[in-house]
Amino acid sequence: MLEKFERYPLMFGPTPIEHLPRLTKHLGGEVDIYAKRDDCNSGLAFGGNKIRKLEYIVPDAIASNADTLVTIGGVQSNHTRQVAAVAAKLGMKCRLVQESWVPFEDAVYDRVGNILMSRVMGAEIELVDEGFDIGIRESWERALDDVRARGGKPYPIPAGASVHKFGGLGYVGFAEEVREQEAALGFAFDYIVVCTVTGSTHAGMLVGFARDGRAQRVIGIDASGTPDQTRAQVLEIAQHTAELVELGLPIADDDLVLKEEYAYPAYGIPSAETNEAIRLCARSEGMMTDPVYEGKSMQGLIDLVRIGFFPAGAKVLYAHLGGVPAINAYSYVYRNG
Ligand code: 5PA
Repeated sequence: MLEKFERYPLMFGPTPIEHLPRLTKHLGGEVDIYAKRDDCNSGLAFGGNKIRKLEYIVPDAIASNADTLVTIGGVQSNHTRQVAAVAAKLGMKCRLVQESWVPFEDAVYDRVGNILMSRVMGAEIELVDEGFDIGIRESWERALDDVRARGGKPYPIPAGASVHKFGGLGYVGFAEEVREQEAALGFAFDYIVVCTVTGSTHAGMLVGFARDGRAQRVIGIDASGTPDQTRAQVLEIAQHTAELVELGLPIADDDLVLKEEYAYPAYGIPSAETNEAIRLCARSEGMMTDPVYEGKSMQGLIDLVRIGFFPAGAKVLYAHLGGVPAINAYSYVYRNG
C-alpha cells in the first residue's frame, strides 16, 4: 500500500511480536495476549510510535530544505523527544513548544524523562502555560514565525505528527508488517488494542487493517479525555490517508471503535486502575508501560478481557507505542512500587 511513498529508515526494522503468557494466564487464559513492541523500535532516544510516523515525514522535511523541525506537545511529551532525536540524527535544529497539558505536580516534572532528553539532544525548548488541546495551537504558529524571523527555515510538525499530510502512513505500514508476521506465525490476530490521543496511530491502523476487513477489530483506547475531538480527528486522518494510499474502500464512522471509559480522571493523570494495570503488566511480564498512554490502554485491555468483550479463544495484539520515559516524572506515585 505504501510503495509509492518515500521512507527514511529510522527504525531497527520490523518490531517484534511477543507472546505474554503470564499476563494471559493471570487474566484467565481464555484470551491470548501478545504485544507488538514499537516501544523498542529504534536507537533514537528510546524510540516509540512517532519514530514510525516520522519515517514517512522526514523525506518531505529534507526536500523542503528546512533547517529546523518545529513541533509541540505537553511538558512530558514523547513526541517532542522523538522529534528532537530525529533532528539531531539529521543534523537539523529543533524547536519545541511544551505546554502545560497535564495538571500534575511533581517536584521534578519538568526536569526528568522526556524533556531532560530533549534538552540533552540540543532542542530549544519554550515552556508555555496553556492547557491540553490536540488541535493546531497558536503557540506553535508563533514558534514557526519566530524561526523565520531569525532567518531559519522551519519544517512544521503538528502535535503527535498527526494532522500532517503523511501522518497516517507509518501505521498503515504497521498493519502491513503485522500481516507479514502473521503469515510467518501461522495465525491472524482477532483484535488490535491501541492507545489513541492525537489520532494518526489509530487512523493509520484503520486504513491498514481495513485492507483485510479488520478496521472494526482495531480497538482504540482513548487517553485524551476529549474523545469527541479525538474521534473526529482520527476519522479525518483515516479518510485522508485512505485516499492517499488509494485504499479503494470507504472508511465510515462505525469503523472507528474508541473506548472512552479509561481516560479518567484526566489526560496525563493515572487512575488507581491505571496504576494497577501498570504494576500487573510490569510484575507478570517485565514489560513497562507509562501513566499517560500505554498504562491506560493496558488498563483498557485488562478490563475488556475481564468483562468478556473478547470471545474465548481470541488472539489480541497490544500495540506497545513507547512512552515509558515519562514515568520518571511521576516518581512520587510509584515511590513504593
Ligand atoms: C502517544 C501520543 P496518537 O497521538 O497517534 O493517537 O498516539 C497516542 C500515543 N502512546 C500513544 C504513546 C506512548 C504516545 O506518546 N503522544 C503525544 C505526545 O506528545 O507524546 C502526541 C500526544
